Amino acid sequence: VARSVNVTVTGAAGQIGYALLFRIASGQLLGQDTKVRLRLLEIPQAVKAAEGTAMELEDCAFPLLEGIDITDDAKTAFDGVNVALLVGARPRTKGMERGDLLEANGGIFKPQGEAINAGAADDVRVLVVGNPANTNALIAQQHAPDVPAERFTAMTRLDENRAYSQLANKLRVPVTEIKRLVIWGNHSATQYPDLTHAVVGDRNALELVDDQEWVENTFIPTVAKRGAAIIEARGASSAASAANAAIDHVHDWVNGTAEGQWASMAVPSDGSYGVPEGLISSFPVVCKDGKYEIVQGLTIDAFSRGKIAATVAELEEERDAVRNLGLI
Ligand code: NAX
Repeated sequence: VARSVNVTVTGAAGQIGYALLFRIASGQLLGQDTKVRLRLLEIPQAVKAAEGTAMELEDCAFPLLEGIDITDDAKTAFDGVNVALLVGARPRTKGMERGDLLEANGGIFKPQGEAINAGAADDVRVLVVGNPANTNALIAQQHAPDVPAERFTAMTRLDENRAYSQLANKLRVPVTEIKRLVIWGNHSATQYPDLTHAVVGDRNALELVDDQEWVENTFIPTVAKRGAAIIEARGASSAASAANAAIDHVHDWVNGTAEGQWASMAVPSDGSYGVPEGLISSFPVVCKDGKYEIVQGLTIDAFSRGKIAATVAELEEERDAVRNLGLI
């Protein structure tokens, strides 16, 4: 008998929502043995557009899709939720200070955390995509004290996937040859895409690249600034690739990472690698039986230590800022 899972998507009428919902409904998020009930959360002005997307979902006659509910009420959207994809967020507009941005997003992620706390299923898993993703996840998590903290995660998988492709292009190998490439820290320009543990076949990636200048001045900035490059080229921010990464993140979390493979997920720190406990920071993880574990015992070289410290310092600043605003 097929299981049935409640999946809530916020910002469902947005561009990532449009690229994400059809893949969830077709079974790519949870697998072909899992039926899906979709809950779409939007702001009142965008409910009609979400209804349009729901009409198209109906028109696909997906065998696994059991139903679609659309609401502008967080309590209704998260009641009984098993998988929550928090995509909707307040973007930074011209002239907006960082404090204003954090405050506006606090106004979204605080009530959503409370609604998850009040109504979510015991096995709820939360992925925050909406930016600033790590800190939005922290806000939601802090307002859901009855949910185990480790169920709140933020997305760095798009950064990881971007890094895989950049390295594959450089070495002219298929991406499938590469394993254990890691993103550390914040989903922002300070993120650290780390090649030191990556392998290509059975060889160390850094040794194969053999070009520290390329790593520091091409690879890392290309990955970190790829979002801006997409906006420059497309005239709109990454959407299908972001949706694809959200699918990868949740699929690995629920179904496990492949043997010998790691995934990058921003998760509440347990103090590993000197990252202050509780900060939602990206780490290499291994997923098994529906749980993730931070990969332990890696040797962190001096260059990596500096990069990780810088991105973690930014996360601490964001945490302190939302604390000072009374958001956590
Ligand atoms: P869009 O502006 O197309 O869509 C956002 C949607 O969210 C809108 O339909 C809006 O009505 C809705 N929304 C706003 N407040 C809401 C609320 N309180 N409850 C429910 N819905 C609400 O943005 P889109 O391109 O889809 O991007 C969504 C978010 O993903 C943005 O914050 C963006 O910065 C972030 N991204 C994160 C990435 C990551 O790797 N973590 C990469 C892609 C993307 O930039």
